Amino acid sequence: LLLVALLGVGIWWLIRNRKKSDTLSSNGKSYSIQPTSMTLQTSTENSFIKKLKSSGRSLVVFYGSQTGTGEEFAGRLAKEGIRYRLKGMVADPEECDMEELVTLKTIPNSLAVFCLATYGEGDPTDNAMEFYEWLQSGDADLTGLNYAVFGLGNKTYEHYNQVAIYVDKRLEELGATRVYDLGLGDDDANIEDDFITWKDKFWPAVCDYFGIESTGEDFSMRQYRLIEYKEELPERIYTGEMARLHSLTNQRPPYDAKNPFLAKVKVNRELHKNGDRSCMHIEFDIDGSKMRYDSGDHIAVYPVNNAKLVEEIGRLTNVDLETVFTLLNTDEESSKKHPFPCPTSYRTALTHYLDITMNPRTHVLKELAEYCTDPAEKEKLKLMSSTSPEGKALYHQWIMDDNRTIVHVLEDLPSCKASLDHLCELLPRLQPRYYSISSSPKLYPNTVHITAVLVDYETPTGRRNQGVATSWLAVKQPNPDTEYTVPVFIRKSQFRLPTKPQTPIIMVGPGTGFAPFRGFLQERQFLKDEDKQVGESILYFGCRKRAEDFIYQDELEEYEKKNTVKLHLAFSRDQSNKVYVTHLLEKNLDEIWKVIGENNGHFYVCGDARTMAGDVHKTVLKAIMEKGQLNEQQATAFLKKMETQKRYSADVW
Ligand code: FMN
Repeated sequence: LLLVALLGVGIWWLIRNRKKSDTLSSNGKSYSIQPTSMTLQTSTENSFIKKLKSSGRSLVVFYGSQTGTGEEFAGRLAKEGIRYRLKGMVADPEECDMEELVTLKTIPNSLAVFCLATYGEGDPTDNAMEFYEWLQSGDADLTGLNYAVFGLGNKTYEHYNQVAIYVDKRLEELGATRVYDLGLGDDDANIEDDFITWKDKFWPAVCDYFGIESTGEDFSMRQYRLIEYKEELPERIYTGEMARLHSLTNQRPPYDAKNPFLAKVKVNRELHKNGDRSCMHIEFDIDGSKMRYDSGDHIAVYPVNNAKLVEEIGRLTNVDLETVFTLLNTDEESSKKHPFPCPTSYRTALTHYLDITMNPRTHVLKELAEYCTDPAEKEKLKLMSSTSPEGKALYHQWIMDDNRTIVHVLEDLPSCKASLDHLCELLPRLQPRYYSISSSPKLYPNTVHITAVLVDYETPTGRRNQGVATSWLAVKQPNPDTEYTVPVFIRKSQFRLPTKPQTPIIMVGPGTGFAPFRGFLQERQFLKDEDKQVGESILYFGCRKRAEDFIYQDELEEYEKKNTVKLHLAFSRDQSNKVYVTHLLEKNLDEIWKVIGENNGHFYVCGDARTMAGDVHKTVLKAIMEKGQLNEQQATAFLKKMETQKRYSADVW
């Protein structure tokens, strides 16, 4: 009894403290800091039907999103519903009781829309995983459920938009009614264009289906209300940390996307020997974090925007960046009270929470048009945000091809004096950047290594664009006076060495595609040093010039000397004709077949998804056909089987 009583007191104490920490007092008022898109839903309230009913809504837009695009599209659809008298709400399937889809029909004119991204090998995003499995394994009767699906994917991946395709088909199988055709967005081309083109036909179909009409109003609707703190400042002001954290320096495990670990930068050195490009070898100290990793995993880095760009936005919008403010959701029912941790200063929001370097999407341009005093500039923005062929062409040329960011748009349209709080509402959240880990925990249990090329180039308008994360990391050179830290977390991957060390492997990793293979080779060398029997490891590496960008040359030559690796090297610019790793593979079909066909080995490819990974796939298929004496259909089935057995793995971007 005593133990039960003590346990009860303990639980009560924990709950009480959690509630306290989630409620922050500011200016005498109490603001409940609810989870942002990045924090865990702590509430047990997960009935979306209840929320819809209590707020008089009939449209619910679910999103399956990892890096925010699907979530952003869902938000835009939910917001636009009001134009058709369908009050909408965005919902994270992970935070909802999805079985309630069965009863959505009890709400008149109800509609469920799904914006779902595909990842990995045709897998759903983390937040849609449970829903996806429920659809796959269950047999709920969804008769009477009205739905539509928009998928987010990338054509360079083999399983293009597989999740959305499946969900769209499965909902129909379970009896639901498709109100409008499945839309597929391709991130390799122009996903924004795909989305607005789909949405433009989706809404009339919805109107037709429910017999409703558009209100005809093309209005801008603010989702958040601004509170600026002029005299008395709130007690708690966020300075770049995540909403769930009290302080980035007072951290506690477990570390994940919502609670990143502040890792010290232990080493940051240049890997290129010559030339004007830079490739960094960085080692993060994870000692004491209790974070574990395997070779082939990814590490996520939360970067910080360039201070000069932040300053420029302050200048262009004529705002004192030190002003402290809160953006409060006008929709009190929404679980998302703020777009990012608030209260905070404009400088912090622009530095830590918002993406200010991507190409602005069309809905941002549409809202910006309202701020232009020059009619020509206003017209230009309106045209670019329209779905007319000229509008799309102009968006493609002026935004995408010219690679303009929000800063460039404001600079080039000087009459557009946008309000900064509105911009803060419109710009997407700054996302973590993922890197393939280039070390093995067998050798380095307390450090995680990454290999990253500094992104730095001139745009067609003569501006210099720099990668957010790599340019920020580049200056973090450890020295006795300064200790640099970076918020990180580990993301598990499926890219794994064979369980049996004797299994032979082929690795294709040109440029920084070599990163995970550095970890693989470290691991295999470690096992050899322990007198374990280790299978053959064949590496295809390529770069421009041996004397310039042959990264980790010393290490590789050492492994070669010790017979740990067999190297096939392609230096594309060291001779008059270009030679790439794919050319070398073409010449070694016998060896490929010997490893994967005769000795049950594994094949890995890492790096550029657009051309290299596809070409490698084709060459492996050719080896199976020619050397394995199989016809095309049999060879394709052979390769498919290798993929399902995780004997053919790709880590591409
Ligand atoms: N798209 C596909 O169609 N099929 C895939 O298998 C696939 N795998 C991906 C794996 C990685 C590591 C990344 C970064 C993207 C992948 N994509 C794939 C593309 C994403 O689905 C696409 O970029 C989408 O817009 C992301 O949406 P989100 O920002 O809402 O997460």
